[in-house]
Amino acid sequence: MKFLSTLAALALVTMEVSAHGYVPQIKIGNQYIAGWDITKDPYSNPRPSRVVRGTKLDSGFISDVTSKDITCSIGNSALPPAPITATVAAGQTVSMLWNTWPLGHYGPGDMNYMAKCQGSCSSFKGDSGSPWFKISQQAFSNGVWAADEVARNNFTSVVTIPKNIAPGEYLLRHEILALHSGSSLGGAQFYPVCVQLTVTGGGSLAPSGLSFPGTYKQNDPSILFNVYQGDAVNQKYAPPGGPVASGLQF
Ligand SMILES: [Cu+2]
Repeated sequence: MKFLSTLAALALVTMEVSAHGYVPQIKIGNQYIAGWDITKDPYSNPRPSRVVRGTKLDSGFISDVTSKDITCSIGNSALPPAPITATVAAGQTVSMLWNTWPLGHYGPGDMNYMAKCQGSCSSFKGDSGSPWFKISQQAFSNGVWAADEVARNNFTSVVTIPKNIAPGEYLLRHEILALHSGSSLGGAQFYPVCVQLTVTGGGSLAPSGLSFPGTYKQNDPSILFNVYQGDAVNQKYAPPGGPVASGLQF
C-alpha cells in the first residue's frame, strides 16, 4: 500500500511538472546555446555549466514573492551560478526558446529585467540590494494575453537588449506571470528564468532600482487580479514592477 501511494504521489508530481515549460535552449544571432534542461541537467554529475541558471528538478511556479526563488526560478536560490556567460551585442536579440507553454495561463509575459553582475555573474545571485531594471513587458493586446502569445508563437519570446547600456556581465531575468488563479491572495504563479550574458558595445547607461525579492508584493493590484473580469478591464492591466526604465534605447 505504501508503495502504491508513493507511485500515485510521483504520478501527481510528474503531471504538475509536465504542465509547465522551461528554457532548454536560447538563440543569439544564428547561434543556439544550451539552456537548462530539467529532464537531464539536474541528474548529471558533475552538474553541467549552463548560461541559463539551473533549477532543482522541476518547472513549477513560485507563488511566494518574498522567496529567494523569485529572483531566478524555482530551486535556483540553492544552486551556485555557473562560470560562463553568453555574449550578446547591445541592441541584439536573445530568443528564449521555451520547450512548451500551456494556453490559458492568462497573464503578462515578455517581462524582462536586467541586473549588472557586480563583478562576474558566477558570484552574483542578484537576490539582494536593488540591482534590477525593467527593459520590456507585454500585458494584453488584440484580445490575447502575452502569456498565451508565447504558446501561440512556437513557445518563443524574443528579448531585445538595449543599445545604450554599459557593457559588461548581466543577468537577464525573463518572466511569465500566470494569473488564472490570481483573484485570490497568493494565487498568482511566477515563472522567472535568468540568463547570464556578457553585453558588448553599448553605451554608458547604468539603470538599477528594483529588487527580487522586494519589488513584487502579494497584494499588488497587478498580482492580485481577476483575469476573468472581461477584456475592458484587462486592457487597463499593467504588469507588476512599474514601467520600463527610462532612457533605454532600442
Ligand atoms: Cu500551471
